[in-house]
Amino acid sequence: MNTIKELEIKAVEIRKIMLQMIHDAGAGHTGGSLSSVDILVSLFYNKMKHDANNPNWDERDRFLLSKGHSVEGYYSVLADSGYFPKEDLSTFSKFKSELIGHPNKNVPGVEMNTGSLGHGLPIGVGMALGAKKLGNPCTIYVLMGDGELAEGSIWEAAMAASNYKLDNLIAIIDRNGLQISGCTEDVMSLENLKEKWAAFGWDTVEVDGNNMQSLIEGLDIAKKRKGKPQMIIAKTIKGKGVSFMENVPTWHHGVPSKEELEQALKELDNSLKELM
Ligand SMILES: Cc1ncc(C[n+]2csc(CCOP(=O)(O)OP(=O)(O)O)c2C)c(N)n1
Ligand SMILES: [Mg+2]
Repeated sequence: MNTIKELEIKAVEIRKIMLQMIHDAGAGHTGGSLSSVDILVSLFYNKMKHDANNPNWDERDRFLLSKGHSVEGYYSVLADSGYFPKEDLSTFSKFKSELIGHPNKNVPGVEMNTGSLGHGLPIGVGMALGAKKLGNPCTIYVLMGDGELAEGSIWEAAMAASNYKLDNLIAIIDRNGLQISGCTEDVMSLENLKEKWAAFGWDTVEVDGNNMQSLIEGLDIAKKRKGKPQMIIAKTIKGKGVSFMENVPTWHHGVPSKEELEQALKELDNSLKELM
């Protein structure tokens, strides 16, 4: 997909699919999935080299969902991209389904099991280092949560990535300001986040993570820069796209009732009408 409008429409459609999934399953992480949908869409439908018909293509760009709890948007994007049938999404979180509540490597398109926070970036560092050594031109993308940055393993990986000058590694922070139990700045303060990553030897760029134009520009900047690992700090709103879910901490793993789902889908349909 090439136009911003097409990507914006896709992001609303993905939000509708994932909310239906969470409702049907009676479980899920709603807020952080909604905040990161635009990031996923900008990657999978515009920036990343990948092929749903050949998920193991050696030169594909790799994507790791380090904030693995936000799996609903991820599975929706993979199904919509053709990695597996869309009908499978209705089995999410059900007995015997491969679509379990955190990314599962048995699902086509998923590179690594994640969900225990703090592991995606270290794995991404290993992949980026391996790709450099093998002369594989792929880029490794890692999406992290801001609350996730409280994990010490993230900062070990940050140090290693700059030590090895991994400019084939582009990490993105979903900076929605909330984690499971409240504001990141109350639970474990992160600011000044940009300066922290710069001090660890990374190039940084700040974008509006719920604005497609801003995301695409930020990803282009990161892709062009050379010599250092790249950090995109994407300012987002947790629960983005559904008015009564936005910035409300309990929607971290809140599940919409039938009435709430109807209301949410109505709002998203209105967003679609405005875009079309
Ligand atoms: C190692 C580990 N500790 C605790 C948890 C439980 N947990 C799941 S989500 C979450 C909060 C994450 O916040 P953030 O990274 O900001 O995610 P987002 O706001 O994007 O949903 C926590 C503590 C976990 N999954 N892994
Ligand atoms: Mg967060």
